Amino acid sequence: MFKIALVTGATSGIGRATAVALAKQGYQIIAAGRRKERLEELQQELEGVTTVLPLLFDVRNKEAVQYAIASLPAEWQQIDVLVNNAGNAHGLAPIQDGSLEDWDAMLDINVKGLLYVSHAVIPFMKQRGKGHIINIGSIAGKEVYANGNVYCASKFAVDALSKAMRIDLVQTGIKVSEVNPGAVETEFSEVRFKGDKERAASVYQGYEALRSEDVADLIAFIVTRPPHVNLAEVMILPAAQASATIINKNL
Ligand code: NDP
Ligand code: 8X3
Repeated sequence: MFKIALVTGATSGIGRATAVALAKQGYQIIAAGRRKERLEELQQELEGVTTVLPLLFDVRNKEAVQYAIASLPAEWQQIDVLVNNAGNAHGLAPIQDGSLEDWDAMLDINVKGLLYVSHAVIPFMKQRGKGHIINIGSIAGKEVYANGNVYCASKFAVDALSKAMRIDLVQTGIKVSEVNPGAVETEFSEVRFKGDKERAASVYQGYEALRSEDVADLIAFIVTRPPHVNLAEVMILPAAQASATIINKNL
């Protein structure tokens, strides 16, 4: 009997690696994102490993989220694991110089998007009296750093929502876990710095950052614990990282 995992942000980075890791654990994957060709490429890559159902929506659009998930074929509605991963930082600027568009993007994607997807999926899990929601927070949801203001606020919100979801859902049989990575080399910094690849690469220079696969392995470990065990919150850092801003570049 296959289990089903819905992974948001499956077109890149942590989400894509998580889809692959869960596929190898025998999950069928609902791979969500906005870039259709990347979802199709993932589907092809996993041919022979598992079945992948690409699901296109922008997490900011609540009608689109609701419609896409409510329209899943009945057999795909039996979602065992939801990985709320879609998210990004937009800009890195002091609050007095912040861009309203960047603020909207971060709060709409990282916070409201996570809520919209959860709202659409929870009823299916509740009906079956089981399920596991993994929210991807960040070290930035535990510590604020200079110029991180609204991104940090969005991840502090993910932290609060993960704790709140665990409390509200405990009676339903649905587990809620939060994974808080430090620096992971993905497209994250490229998005944050609006396509400036050189500046993005500099974030990961001088030390070994985490790879997406490191976080995906942790997620696979979390979802394969026995039913009575929940890893509620886990922070995963590169060995060279001690806090959001303290990174040993001389290891
Ligand atoms: P990537 O930029 O590589 O991936 C981001 C993913 O989010 C993409 O698949 C993208 O898909 C999806 N996404 C972005 N906006 C939307 C949207 N509006 N609607 C639907 N999907 C969207 O970054 P990461 O893999 O690094 O980031 C994944 C998560 O990990 C994020 O929540 C991030 O905050 C968190 N994180 C990252 C860390 C890091 O250092 N990289 C550290 C700690 C946490 P598409 O564009 O195709 O829609
Ligand atoms: C991503 C990690 O430290 O760049 O959430 O905010 S950080």
